[in-house]
Amino acid sequence: MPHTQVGIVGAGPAGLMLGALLQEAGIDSVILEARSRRYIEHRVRAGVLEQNTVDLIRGVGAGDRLAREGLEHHGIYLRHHGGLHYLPIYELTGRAITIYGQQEVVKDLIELRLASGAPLHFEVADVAAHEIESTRPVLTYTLDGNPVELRCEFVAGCDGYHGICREAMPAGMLHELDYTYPFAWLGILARAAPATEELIYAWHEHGFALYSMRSPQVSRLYLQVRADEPLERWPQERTWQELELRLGQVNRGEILDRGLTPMRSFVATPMQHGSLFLCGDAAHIVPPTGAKGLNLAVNDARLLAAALKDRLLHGDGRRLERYSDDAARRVWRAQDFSNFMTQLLHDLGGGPFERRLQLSRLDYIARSKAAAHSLAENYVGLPAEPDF
Ligand code: FAS
Ligand code: PHB
Repeated sequence: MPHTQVGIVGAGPAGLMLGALLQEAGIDSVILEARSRRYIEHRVRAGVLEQNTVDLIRGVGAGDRLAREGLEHHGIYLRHHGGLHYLPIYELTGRAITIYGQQEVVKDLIELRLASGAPLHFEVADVAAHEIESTRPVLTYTLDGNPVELRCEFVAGCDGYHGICREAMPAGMLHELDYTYPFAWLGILARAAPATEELIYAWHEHGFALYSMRSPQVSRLYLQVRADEPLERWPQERTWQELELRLGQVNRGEILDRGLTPMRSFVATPMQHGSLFLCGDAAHIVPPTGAKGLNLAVNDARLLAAALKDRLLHGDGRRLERYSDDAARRVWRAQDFSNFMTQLLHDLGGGPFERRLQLSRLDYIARSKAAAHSLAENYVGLPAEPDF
């Protein structure tokens, strides 16, 4: 039976970063991905990389294009009633964010993986995890129509919220916390030069809007819409008009992609059981207002890779035993910050008193260095220390 040290299910940011970090440490792994390479390299999702994430991508040797094409930003704008307040993140924290599409990160990590010759299988079907309470778990799957049994020492569930690994945990084992917001984001990707140098997060009577970007030629914009809103209710002209109403000047262009993202928080712990470890969206979901989803996934991979190195190279299992606790600390920090940003800027349906409180918070952030620093250090990402 084929064997590997670490079987990784899922080739998103979590699985690919974990594979790269293990490869760097000389630990062999096999990555199994259900979708085609083309599909995952064109799936439009996140866009903001924390400094920690940029450092990790560079550290594993996948940072050349990121260095050339990534847009380093030193702050964000908060907008309401037509006024813009600039939050100088770099000045406050000495750290920056980088705008670089998630699909570009995925492309770079896939290229690194394939160049290394380490196994990465696309369009794998029927993946299942077995004997996860033993020290010799097995991944079964179908590859090119052939059934495969892969004996592992550890299995990393990096297969996202809809994957199979979280479900492989024993029934009743997981403690799941779920919070759904009463609205969604309508996101569009447009071939249009952004009308702003840096991101604009807007509070508006009609609801939240976000002006982001992917390059000097491509804009990424979001609108708060009703949770059950069909996409058909937002034809292009209505979308552009509402974006202009909430964001001020918006450069229009050809819409390359659009979609609805539900707004929810979810955490499943423990993120480990026996030889199975969960990373990224397989264990947690955050509302994208704090730009944390991708960064959390990569941080889980960083912690799990360090723990597996201790165990497999030095026989020390202590970090592996506390992986879930270490990862969950940053997960909950990101949950709280994402909830703060979401509650600060969206119409939560709580009426005029709630909306007025939000404006007071925005005024406080504009006036108080302490409030600004707190938002800035969370947005840019707390230093990658295990005790954060
Ligand atoms: P991913 O979901 O990225 O990757 C999991 C991989 O596992 C996928 O490639 C999937 O095909 C594969 N897989 C699933 N089941 C499998 C199986 N049974 N066998 C093999 N492979 C399997 N975050 C932000 O910070 N900002 C945003 O604006 C933002 N927008 C988002 C929009 C959408 C529509 C979604 C769904 C998420 C968005 N996110 C955003 C969050 C997103 O970026 C995630 O946090 C990030 O993709 C997490 O990475 P992974 O944990 O690797 O999971
Ligand atoms: C994005 O560019 O996709 C983006 C930026 C900031 C967010 C969420 C998404 O908070």
